[in-house]
Amino acid sequence: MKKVLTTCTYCGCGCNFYLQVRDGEVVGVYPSKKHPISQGILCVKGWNVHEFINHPARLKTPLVKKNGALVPVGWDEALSVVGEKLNTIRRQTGPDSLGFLSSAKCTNEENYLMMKLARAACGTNNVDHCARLCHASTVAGLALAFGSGAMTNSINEVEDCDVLLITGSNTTEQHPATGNRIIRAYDKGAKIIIADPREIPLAKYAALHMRQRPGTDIALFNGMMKVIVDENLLDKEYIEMRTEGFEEFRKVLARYPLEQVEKITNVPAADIKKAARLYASSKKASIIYSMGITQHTTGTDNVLTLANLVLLTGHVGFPHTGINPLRGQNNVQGACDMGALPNVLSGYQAWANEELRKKFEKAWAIEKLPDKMGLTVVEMINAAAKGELKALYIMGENPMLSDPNITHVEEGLRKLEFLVVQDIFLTETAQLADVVLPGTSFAEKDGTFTNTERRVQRIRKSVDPVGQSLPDWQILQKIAKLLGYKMDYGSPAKIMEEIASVTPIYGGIFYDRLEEFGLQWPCPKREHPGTKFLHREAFSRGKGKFSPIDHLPPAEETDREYPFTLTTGRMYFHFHTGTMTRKTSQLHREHPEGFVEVNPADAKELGIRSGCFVKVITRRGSINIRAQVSTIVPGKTIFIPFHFREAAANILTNDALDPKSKIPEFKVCAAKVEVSQ
Ligand SMILES: Nc1nc2c(c(=O)[nH]1)N[C@H]1C(S)=C(S)[C@@H](COP(=O)(O)OP(=O)(O)OC[C@H]3O[C@@H](n4cnc5c(=O)[nH]c(N)nc54)[C@H](O)[C@@H]3O)O[C@H]1N2
Ligand SMILES: Nc1nc2c(c(=O)[nH]1)N[C@H]1C(S)=C(S)[C@@H](COP(=O)(O)OP(=O)(O)OC[C@H]3O[C@@H](n4cnc5c(=O)[nH]c(N)nc54)[C@H](O)[C@@H]3O)O[C@H]1N2
Ligand code: SF4
Ligand SMILES: [Mo]
Repeated sequence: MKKVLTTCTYCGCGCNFYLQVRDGEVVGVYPSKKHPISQGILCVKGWNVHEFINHPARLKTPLVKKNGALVPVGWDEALSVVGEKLNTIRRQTGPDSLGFLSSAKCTNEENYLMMKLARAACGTNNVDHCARLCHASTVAGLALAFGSGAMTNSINEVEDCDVLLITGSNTTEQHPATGNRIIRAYDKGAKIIIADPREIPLAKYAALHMRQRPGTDIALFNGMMKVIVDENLLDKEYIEMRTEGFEEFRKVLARYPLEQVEKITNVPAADIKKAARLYASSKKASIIYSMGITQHTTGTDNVLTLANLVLLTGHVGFPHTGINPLRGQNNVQGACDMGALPNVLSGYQAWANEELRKKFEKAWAIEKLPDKMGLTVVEMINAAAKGELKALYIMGENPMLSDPNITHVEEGLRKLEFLVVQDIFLTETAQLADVVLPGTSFAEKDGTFTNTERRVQRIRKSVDPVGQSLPDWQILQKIAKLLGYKMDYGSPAKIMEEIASVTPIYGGIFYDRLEEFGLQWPCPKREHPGTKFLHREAFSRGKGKFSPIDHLPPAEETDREYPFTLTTGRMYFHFHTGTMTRKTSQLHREHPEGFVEVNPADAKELGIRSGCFVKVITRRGSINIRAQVSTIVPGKTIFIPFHFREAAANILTNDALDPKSKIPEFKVCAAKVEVSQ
């Protein structure tokens, strides 16, 4: 049996494993023992990753819509339709009437080509991807506070922390390898503080679990900071030497006496005090956060509030202490690094900067890069619904299940003149497409993924593509050519050479250096060993910046008609829209269908028993879904995972956006629950 070392295609932890190949088919998986993250361990999704690769439903040929039905065609026919349509639309209504969604499932090289396709070949900055739904607020917030929007530390540093403040991250289920390090830290005596409305599995290990009302994090952490300032637990020297804006920020805290904070958040004042003292008095204290913080209309402000907390206590710029947004998808860090975002080119180089634009114009041999701000994910959908966006090219995303308010998403997608979807399965989104192009999965191509700790790692081809499917980078080259722009790289390694040449943080990243465990950026030069933790002597922006931030309620609050707060998210066994995990028998067997968690007191009041169907209704729509009566959720809060198309959470969610980062408010909306007839 052949074995091929590669990187997991599910979450951002970036475990490495061997795919076992027999007779040209991937038949099994086993973890790399030497790899710093996997260390011989995988989560259940990693162990079963081989199954979807061989699934009979994999796309094997291009499909073109004829008389309302998608029919298999050859590449030549599919490409000629795409070329003709995209060119006609661009000619008639201009490049900004086209939009491109890139993919955090795809490689760095593919994301780089996608943003180059949008900008150089088509001439628009309308390129974005699922980071918008995920950590857009992190990227915006941490860039403001520190100058760089990534995890400040490495996953393995967690193990030797003394205090971990974990908020809005269900780490053992969603980032299992990192969750494993948290439990090891606990075993070594670390104190764990959880701030999460739900009783997540890690709560069992917590010295303190604060169960705030969803959408009240700013008040909660301002309360903690007021205690830290009042009790003189702040790090004065650090504030003086390494930060700015303290005095103005400090004034805000006067508005957060603990009685007031308790009222807003529902967290007892005594717990807030305890959390503040624990966190502030330890040197090796680290914050871990994820979607519970970012997916709010106040997402950027939530992130800035956590940044204030680390600056106030001097808890960043050293090993084992920092602020760590766990990036979700296998390569969402990389898709951002590559500039698959409307406001930046690769390496977070703003196209608004004329000098940088010139650099890229020269490197890409084009006359002029677009200089108009591009649209974000939800904005593209809105523009489509209004008839302003005419064509959308989606690679490796499934917005028909993953975007908020999918009734509206469907309206937008149906209104497009032309929709291309490039995926490995015929997703809910692909079913609406005019042309479907078959990409290959991670097992059938070479490339790199960048994990949540900025580690650029190889994926390696272990089997041949299924049917006529092609690696996404090869498809993108063909599309660029159709738009009159030549892209001709012989291999992903060649693409990486170009990335390194135009992207300072990736300047020293070459395939021959990635053989063993990859490299952590910033890695500016070939000789550079990579960077384990950020902001050692100075912040990327110079001084760390405090921001005065006040609590604001969510866009939609509960009322008499919609008395429940609906929060949405994920679970251990499934990944996102389920395109891969629901086709994996071991995972499907564990959780074949969707559910809504309802607190026992609410269930009693409504006459709901565990296992019965209920109707969950919001101002956007309603779904029928099985109730799971459970103390995991607090009273008057319900939780629905968004993996299941039959009970799609996103029929219900609110598409209100954070004005600063345009992330939608997946984590809070108002709902009512009725027993289904
Ligand atoms: N198994 C599995 N793993 C995954 C994924 C998957 O689909 N399945 N997806 C990957 C991706 S892309 C991502 S982004 C990550 C996401 O990983 P997480 O962010 O850990 O996952 P979520 O379930 O979205 O939300 C995390 C927690 O936020 C809490 N929360 C809800 N509202 C609030 C609030 O107002 N404030 C606070 N502080 N917390 C709140 C929820 O109770 C939940 O426990 O997971 C990655 N890993
Ligand atoms: N209600 C609610 N909604 C949410 C969230 C939430 O917490 N609550 N979280 C949001 C977050 S954080 C995220 S990241 C998004 C995720 O949203 P999406 O990215 O839209 O979800 P996925 O299901 O991961 O879609 C990835 C697609 O890529 C395909 N694919 C896999 N590998 C490849 C490949 O190599 N090439 C190509 N071409 N395709 C491939 C898969 O089949 C799948 O269709 O969902 C968001 N939606
Ligand atoms: S922890 Fe994440 S990277 Fe590791 S095997 Fe599980 S899904 Fe894959
Ligand atoms: Mo995500």
